[in-house]
Amino acid sequence: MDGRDLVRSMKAVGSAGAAQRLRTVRAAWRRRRADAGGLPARGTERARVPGQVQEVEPAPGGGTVRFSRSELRIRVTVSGAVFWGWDGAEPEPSYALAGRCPEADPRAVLEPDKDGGWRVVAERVTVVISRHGAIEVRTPGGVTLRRDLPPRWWEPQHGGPGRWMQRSEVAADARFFGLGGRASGPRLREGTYRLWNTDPGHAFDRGDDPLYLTMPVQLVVADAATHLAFHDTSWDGTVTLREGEEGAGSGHDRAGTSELRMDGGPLRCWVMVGTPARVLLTWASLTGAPALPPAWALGHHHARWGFGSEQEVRRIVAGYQERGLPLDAVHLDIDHLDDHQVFTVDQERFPKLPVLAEELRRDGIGLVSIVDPAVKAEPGNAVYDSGVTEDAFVRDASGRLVEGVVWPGEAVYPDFTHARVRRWWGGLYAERIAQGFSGFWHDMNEPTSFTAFGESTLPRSARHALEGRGGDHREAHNVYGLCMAQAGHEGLRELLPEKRPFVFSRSGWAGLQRYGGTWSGDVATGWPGLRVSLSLVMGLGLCGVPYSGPDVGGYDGSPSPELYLRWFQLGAYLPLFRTHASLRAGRREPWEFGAEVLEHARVALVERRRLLPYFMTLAHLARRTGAPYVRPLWWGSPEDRALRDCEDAFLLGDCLLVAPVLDPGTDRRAVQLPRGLWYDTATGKAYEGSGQVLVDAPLARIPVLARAGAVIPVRGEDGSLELEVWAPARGRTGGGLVVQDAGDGWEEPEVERYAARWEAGRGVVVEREGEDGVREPSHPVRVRGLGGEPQT
Ligand code: NBV
Repeated sequence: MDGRDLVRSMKAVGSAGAAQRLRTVRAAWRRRRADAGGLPARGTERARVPGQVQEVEPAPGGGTVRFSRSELRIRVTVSGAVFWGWDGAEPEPSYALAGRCPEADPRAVLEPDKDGGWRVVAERVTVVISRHGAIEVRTPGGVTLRRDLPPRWWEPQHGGPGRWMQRSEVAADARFFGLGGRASGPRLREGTYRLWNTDPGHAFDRGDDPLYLTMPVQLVVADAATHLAFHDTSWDGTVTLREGEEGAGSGHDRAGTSELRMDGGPLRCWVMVGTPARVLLTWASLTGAPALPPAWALGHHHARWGFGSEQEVRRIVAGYQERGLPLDAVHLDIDHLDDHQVFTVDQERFPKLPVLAEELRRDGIGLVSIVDPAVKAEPGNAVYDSGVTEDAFVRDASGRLVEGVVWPGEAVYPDFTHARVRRWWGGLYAERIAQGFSGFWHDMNEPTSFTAFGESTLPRSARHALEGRGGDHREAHNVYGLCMAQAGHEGLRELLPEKRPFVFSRSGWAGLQRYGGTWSGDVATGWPGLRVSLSLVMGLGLCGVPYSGPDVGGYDGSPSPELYLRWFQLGAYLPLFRTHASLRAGRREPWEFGAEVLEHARVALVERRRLLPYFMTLAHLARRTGAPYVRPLWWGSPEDRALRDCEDAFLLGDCLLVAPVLDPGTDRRAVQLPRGLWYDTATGKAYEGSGQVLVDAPLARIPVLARAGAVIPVRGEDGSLELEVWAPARGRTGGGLVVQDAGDGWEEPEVERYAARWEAGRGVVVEREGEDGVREPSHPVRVRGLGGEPQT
């Protein structure tokens, strides 16, 4: 946010205190512009490379390879992931890991390779280390997936953290994905991507980089295999990618390249290899299983900055109810706070919040609160006073509290990199629970300050505990949102042990999924913003954060009825389905765009509700396997080149293919199908993949195709669970999983496994499979897709 934006926002608040607030914030802003702190200049630097191999020392899973100017630790773990670290870097401590580093795989040993190099041969991967320190990751069949050239360091002659650079080569046919939430993905083409969580300060669009949630996680998909490479370093950095090119006919292949430059921190890397599903499973076992949202969080959420009052919230909820539109959650933004202060309520405009929350709860609607990390720096403010007593806030090197400026004016920032501070902060959610909130929306936690310390965050010299190791904001910045999410999640587990916490956070880092999800931030209203919404959800899912979604309709401005509807239709198939907009934007209620849009939005809402059991099943599977709900089309066939390049459709679990409309004036669109038979769920028409087909996409709906043989748990008319089965192709079988859980507790529901097949004289037969054989399904079955002739 720049000065003009801030002024406009503050004016738009329109409350009596706004003018005063504006003056205070402006004054504070001027004072804060002069950041005294600062870090010493780097001065002259000395460059270094590892040099030649000198000796090796085997250890379980690999060992240490000593070079003349560095040493490399390498370890294959029982989870199948490979770790290596230069200059003695170990896997721990790490903010990304869910627990301790997995055990070394004792079967993997360091053995001599040709030309003076060494190698570690493991079940799923072979790693070859050249005598100069290049590292090659190969498939068990010997195909090279990634070649890291010897790294380079630049070290300040007078001490301090060294910068480093790691150049890697991947196959000519490889495609890059990941790096957190990127507006220009999901396929990351040639370009430089920054690793520094950033509030762009305006509604962002395609090409804006970086955004709120970055991470050094690369998913690389190539013919030979998929691999994930994670450089476990939270410092500021950039990744420059260039896809390779295959020599057509007589030409040579040009490898794809990735060049990672980091301003400091350990040079250490995890790599996992296999199919996309296997890689995400290994990643989740390393960085943690995705938190399971409560059932209501998988429904439709309505948010807005500027509801203004309890009456307004009631009016919106009544608007949904009177029109028979499903609604599962309402979000209150900063305007419900007292003077914008975190953990308070404006008693004038929200005098009986617990009563409102109770009414909503009775109607099955969850109430979600925004939580910003910055605390108004004012003695007498309860959170500030208790934080000062706890010594909870970030200080500079001279011991002074570091102040920024956010909504409440001059503010201080909890140091979430300290376990004691996380516990203190987690306890503060008791106030929110007493107000009746059941979900939490973490905002502004890059962290953002409107003051210009050069950029809109804390000064790099600000000190952080970093779990007792001590360090500064250069290292803590990117994990600030992650640690805040941890604080919220763990606090809620203590305060409400019987309930699954619901936290979603704008910023984060590798491992965020352990504590909750995220959303796409302030996406610009426009057709490109719609495309960007999908890019973020897919990219984040491939980095292990499966629960996210956009501000439906875009954050700023006023979408045309058509754009709003297409966004709504896409949102209905994404894990977080939320309408939200800025204070200054036009309305986002489905009835604000005319009768036609309302009717089509109703269809999307009703369909989302019908699919809730499927979404819940996907949430459970994500927790057990790390597989995102929203998957790129190549998920099951990464070798299919056409699918690898397809970014405008996605798989929702194993059963559905969703092809959103991303351009205006569309009533048909091309869909690239993976192999097999697919049914258009609206018309029942069957299409044979792989290949491209044209399907109808009238304004009333976006194309959704079901895989032949799919068994999909849906909510029947009476609210009970039913199985929607799409006929398998003749002579083929199908199946699906069902996890029934309509709650918000910790009970571990069973995974029901179903098989579908053709039987002479009986048609399509569906059976539940168990350890003791097959039996009748536990739910009513409805078979669809009978009689749909395949089209190609
Ligand atoms: O809390 C106000 C907004 C919120 O509506 C939005 O979703 C966040 O991404 N918040 C940003 C702060 C606004 C700063 C201009």
